[in-house]
Amino acid sequence: MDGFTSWPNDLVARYIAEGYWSDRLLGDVLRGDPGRIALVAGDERLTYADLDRRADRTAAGFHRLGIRRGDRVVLQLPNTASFVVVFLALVRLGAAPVLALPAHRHSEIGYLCELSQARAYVIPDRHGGFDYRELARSLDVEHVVVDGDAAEFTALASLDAEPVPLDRPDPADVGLFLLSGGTTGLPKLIPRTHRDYVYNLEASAEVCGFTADTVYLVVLPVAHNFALACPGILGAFAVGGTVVLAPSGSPDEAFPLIERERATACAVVPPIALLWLDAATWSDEDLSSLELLQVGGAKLAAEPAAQVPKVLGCVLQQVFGMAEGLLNYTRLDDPPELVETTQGRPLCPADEIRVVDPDTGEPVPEGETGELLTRGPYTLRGYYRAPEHNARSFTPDGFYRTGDLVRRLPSGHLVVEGRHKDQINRGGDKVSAEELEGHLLAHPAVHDAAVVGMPDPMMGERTCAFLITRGTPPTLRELKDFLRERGLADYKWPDRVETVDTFPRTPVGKISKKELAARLA
Ligand code: OOB
Repeated sequence: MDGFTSWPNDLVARYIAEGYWSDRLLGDVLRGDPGRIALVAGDERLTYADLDRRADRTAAGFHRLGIRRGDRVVLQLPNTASFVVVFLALVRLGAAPVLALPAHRHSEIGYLCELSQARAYVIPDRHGGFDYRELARSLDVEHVVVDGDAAEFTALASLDAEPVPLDRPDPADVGLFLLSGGTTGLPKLIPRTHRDYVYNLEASAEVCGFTADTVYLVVLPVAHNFALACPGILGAFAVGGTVVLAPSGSPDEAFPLIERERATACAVVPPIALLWLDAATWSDEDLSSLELLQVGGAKLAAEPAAQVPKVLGCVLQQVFGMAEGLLNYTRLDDPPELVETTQGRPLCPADEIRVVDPDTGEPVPEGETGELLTRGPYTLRGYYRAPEHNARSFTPDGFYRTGDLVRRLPSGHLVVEGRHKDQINRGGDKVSAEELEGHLLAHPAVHDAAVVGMPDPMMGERTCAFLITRGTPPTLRELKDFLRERGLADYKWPDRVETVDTFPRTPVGKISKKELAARLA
């Protein structure tokens, strides 16, 4: 596939020889007993046999539409059985799903369709008060497939056809595209091959102790790497467990499902963990089935971390991961001290870690804080079709510059100490400062904009936009309306606006975001 950077031959040989890469494909992850429940979503309960058949029939439907191995399809469905069926259908076909989040709008989707040259776009009719068909009408894609009332488009239900023999993908093929949290003006696509992602989900399932008895509850968007494959729904399927989809992480929705389905494992971001710790003290639901709570996406403080086992009666696992690849997990038998105060250690023995001075690139003394660089069998070697960005994001020998500042303990566990990238981590949702600044600058009353994170007790951080304006400064409300108009996902909108006359500058004349952030702390 053009625009995809593969691993060099010596590493390919090594990852195969050492057993990290196999011939197993993403389409073959349904490994449960045919009669067992694979998926519970709303009123639907699908056995492994049901899900397998629906995936094959839907693959045949996409094939009839003309979708083939190597094509790209933007997939934007919420936590529904349809997401799972379409995902499996596409990877079986060898067509790579581009996983958009339900919150994305015209600004993100238009760009993703263009960049990936998507042949199809799969959406719900309406979800969360938004009509996705309206968004589809503003795009130029060959096929729009709608789950629900399709209007002038193709109904997902109509893509139900007699299974046909399919051209099997190669394990080295790109199996799917994940979205990067982003640090630049436009989002980036992360190609994940069948074999690297199969390793990702299988090794994660092992480290997390997933078995056929696992009942995995999904509360994050299932299109997010964490809920999809760390070990996520795919890891649960690969060991024959059961997946339960919840619409959100709100205790009102998640707790009754834990009780009813006897859920054993769940992945959340820190704000949800904090909500659960609070709600568990007064809720009536029986949460005793829960054995493992994975918390990641943003840093969980040591204090709530220590509360998790006491209040929720389960094991805590901290997860420091990234869609780009590298996953760090605290292990289920790690001493409490490490589980509470670190963000885990790398999943794979072949994950290579360097901690360097972000300015010089030189390794820092062992135990000191520096930027995390990494390379390994499931970490990308380049963003898709982004040569200039890749030149900056990777070292000449192929290490990915994570932009995360970490400290490494003698045990190999990493402690996340901060960030050396222009991004706000809003409770696990990533906001590229440059992307938001670009949109703000398009407002007629905005002369200049600088976006920084501000500390927040629940979210970890929220987003503050400092503006230099001309004429009457726009209110926060007006700016949000403006950004909605521009089709920017709502989690990227600022939470606060501050109008200033000038920006503080660094000695070399760049805007000092450090100083702006200090004003908010
Ligand atoms: C996960 O993936 P992304 O791609 O949304 O975000 C990755 C970034 C990391 O580079 C780091 O800055 C931050 O999110 N992050 C954490 C963290 N987990 C992620 N920062 C501090 N502590 C943590 N535990 O967020 C993601 C992907 C797979 C599994 C889990 C999370």
